[in-house]
Amino acid sequence: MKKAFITGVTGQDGAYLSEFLLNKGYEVHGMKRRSSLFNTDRIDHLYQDPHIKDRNFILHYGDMTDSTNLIRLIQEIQPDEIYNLAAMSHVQVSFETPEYTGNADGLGTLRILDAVRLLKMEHKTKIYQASTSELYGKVQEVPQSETTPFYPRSPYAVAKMYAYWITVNYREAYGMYACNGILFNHESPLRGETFVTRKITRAAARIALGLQEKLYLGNLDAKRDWGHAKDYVRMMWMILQAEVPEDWVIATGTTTPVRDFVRMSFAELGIELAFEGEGVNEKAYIKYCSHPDYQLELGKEVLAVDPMYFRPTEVDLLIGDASKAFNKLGWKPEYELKDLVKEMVTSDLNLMKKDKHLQNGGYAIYNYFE
Ligand code: NDP
Ligand code: GDR
Repeated sequence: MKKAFITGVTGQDGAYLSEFLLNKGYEVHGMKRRSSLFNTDRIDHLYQDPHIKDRNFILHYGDMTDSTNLIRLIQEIQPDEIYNLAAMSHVQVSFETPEYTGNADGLGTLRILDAVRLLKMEHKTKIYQASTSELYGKVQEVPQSETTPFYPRSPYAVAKMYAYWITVNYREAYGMYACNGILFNHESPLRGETFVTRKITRAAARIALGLQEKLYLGNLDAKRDWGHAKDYVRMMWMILQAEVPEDWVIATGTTTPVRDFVRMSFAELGIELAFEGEGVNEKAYIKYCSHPDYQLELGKEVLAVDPMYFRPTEVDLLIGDASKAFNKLGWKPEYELKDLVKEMVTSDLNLMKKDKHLQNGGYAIYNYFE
């Protein structure tokens, strides 16, 4: 039985990857952080009681900023494959926590690579590094491929650039099987609530049910190449099964403005929006609602721009060219954007119906959005 070690197991990708590897017959070890509240919501369905013998899903406490902890875990687990997914992954938050982001996302990757080297496991253990399309940053060329130059535009992207190159360097210097997956944005119902897609699908459901008045967003003109996380975790595994360790772009090859993602999400609920104005003055109103259950007043303003969501430096346009992965590994995404939007809106609507139910029963519902 192969053993995999996943850092960031409690995140969106960690959850889907765990499920994928368990289905492939792996023994999966995941690293979670100590938190004052339970932080395992996304993987609770996979949880196995520690008192059960022969578990194949095992969680360990750890942190990307703690070298001795990482060395001990890798020594104890003896993984065949490490998927380094742990990171402070929010671009805007990285402007507020730049040093921590550099430590966890940049140096954290070095700690994993060096632990494998120190333990003399460089010919046993393969390493996948979660690199990102944010590396491309300021537009140099489109579509972006493995040969497009990097121009990172946030502390997050700069930290990930260090992680990218230290992965390449350890591969070249020590013959390690270490690869970068340069993944473009990928989303799902498990996406963190403060990333733009989930913020939108959640708000659309809440507005339809009368739980929220308005959605505030930042730059509606930003364009992203959005795929489904399920397609992308499959590719993480495929990358580590290739004969030769290399770096790979993973993307759908289509790009969509944030504004259109908003339009599509509300349309999924039978709500048509009308947009008016530009820049900070842009707003959207309810133009039409075909759903009999939603009591929405036509003309009601449901979206406004708030500059607090603008970033000091923005990444305007991402569109990936994944032809290397298509041609050499035979990877193709199974989901289209419309399927992704539908799945996310349906999931959030079901979640929010629970809140509505509680509200109707007299319980307080708290709004928290950032
Ligand atoms: P999430 O933010 O959903 O998950 C991040 C994970 O990292 C969580 O498990 C989090 O733990 C953990 N983590 C954060 N900091 C530390 C730390 N110091 N020590 C240990 N664990 C830590 O991210 P995604 O699942 O979306 O992304 C996975 C990886 O892929 C990330 O590295 C991200 O930067 C990268 N990436 C993501 C893309 C995307 O579109 N989703 C695209 C390209 C790259 P906790 O739950 O406790 O917060
Ligand atoms: P991104 O994702 O920065 O691309 O990083 P995010 O969803 O945060 O932003 C996408 C675009 O939407 C614009 N935007 C807003 N973003 C957020 N979060 N909230 C808003 O209110 C809002 N309004 C507009 C942003 O300015 C941006 O242009 C994600 C993360 O998963 C990274 O870890 C990963 O590396 C990259 O994708 C690929």
